[in-house]
Amino acid sequence: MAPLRVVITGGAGQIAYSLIPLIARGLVFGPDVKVHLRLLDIPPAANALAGVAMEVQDSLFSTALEGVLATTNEVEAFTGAQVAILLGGFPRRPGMERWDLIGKNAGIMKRMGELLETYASPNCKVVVVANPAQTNCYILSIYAPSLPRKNITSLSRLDHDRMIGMLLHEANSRLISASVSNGSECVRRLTAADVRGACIWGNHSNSQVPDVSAVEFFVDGRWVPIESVIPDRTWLGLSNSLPGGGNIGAGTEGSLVEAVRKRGAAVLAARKLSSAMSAANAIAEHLSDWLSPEKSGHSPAVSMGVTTDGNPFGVSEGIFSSLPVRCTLGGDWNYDEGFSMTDDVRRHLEASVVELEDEKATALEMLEKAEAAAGSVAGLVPRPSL
Ligand code: NAX
Repeated sequence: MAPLRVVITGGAGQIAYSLIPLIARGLVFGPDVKVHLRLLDIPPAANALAGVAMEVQDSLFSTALEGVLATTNEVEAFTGAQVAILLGGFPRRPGMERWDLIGKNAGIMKRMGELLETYASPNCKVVVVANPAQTNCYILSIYAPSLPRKNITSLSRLDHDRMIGMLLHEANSRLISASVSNGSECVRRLTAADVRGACIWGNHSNSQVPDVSAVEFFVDGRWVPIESVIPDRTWLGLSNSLPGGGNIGAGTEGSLVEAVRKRGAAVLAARKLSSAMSAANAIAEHLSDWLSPEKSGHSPAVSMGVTTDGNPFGVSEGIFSSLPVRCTLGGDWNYDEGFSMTDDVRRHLEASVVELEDEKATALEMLEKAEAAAGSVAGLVPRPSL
């Protein structure tokens, strides 16, 4: 079988550096799928990119890697691409306004959309990681109008996994202390497979809504509600009983919600570099749940940034948002209709959706300004919803 053609933009960046080995070892698309990697970066990063290519060669990745192309030529990188992992973006510089950042990245996503439209496989599957990830998906969808909108996704799996990691840490400490005080010999540590029902709703920003209201743990051979393992409703953000369900806690000091929202900043403060290993791992999980023949169709519900067009949760259409989905065999996904929002989650999600709509309007405005400045006569033609 011909190798899977995978383009990674931002190939010389730090997430790519952690992601490439996962792909090359067959941990993303499946051990039997051969991959041809195309690493794209901008000309100022050409030397760093060449260094990455040397390291790939030196690593003797023989299992899944059929070949690697390191290039600054966009057309070469995107031609025939069947999977596109978009890491390349403009970083926030000191003193830069958020809106400037959105505008600069909208320009990059416009170009990526044009490249996908013209050169990639017509069924190319895309994951956008570069921020603002969801709004970037929207811009991409305008400039790649032939690509099915369901093929365009963004990464919210890192936020999802951060929440699961924190829940597991808390649950295991409680189970271990309970077993010590009961005099039990040992307790089975819970792993990610023992957690279900978690979801991140909304934007990949501080307005995101980490939701544990439906979480269950698999303990002693059965699924039990989250509170039977972690009864601390305040920490879980379920402290106030409101009509229609729990209270997401609005990220109150010391809560799980606040910790998930601020995890990226905490890693940055500690490492002096942003999250790269965990981001790469989350991208690998996002893609393998979606596209690997071994995993797709067998995975639990996960959070993915997807189109809101036709969603069953009542989220405004015309944007991309993190929502709960189930990946199905053959590289497709469906909204997970098993999830229902509590009133409080819905209220917080509305604020995140307002932010997404705001970002979308800003990105479009900045693109129009850039096009006007460039003397372009081509107007934006937003494609109709699918
Ligand atoms: P780096 O700054 O290390 O790498 C970015 C790379 O992109 C650089 O090598 C740069 O030269 C390249 N680049 C810039 N413009 C490009 C273009 N037009 N075409 C091709 N390459 C281009 O960032 P890194 O830490 O790897 O993060 C990548 C992106 O992921 C950032 O935008 C970051 O904000 C975003 N993140 C998103 C996350 C999410 O959950 N959605 C979490 C992780 C990460 O922070």
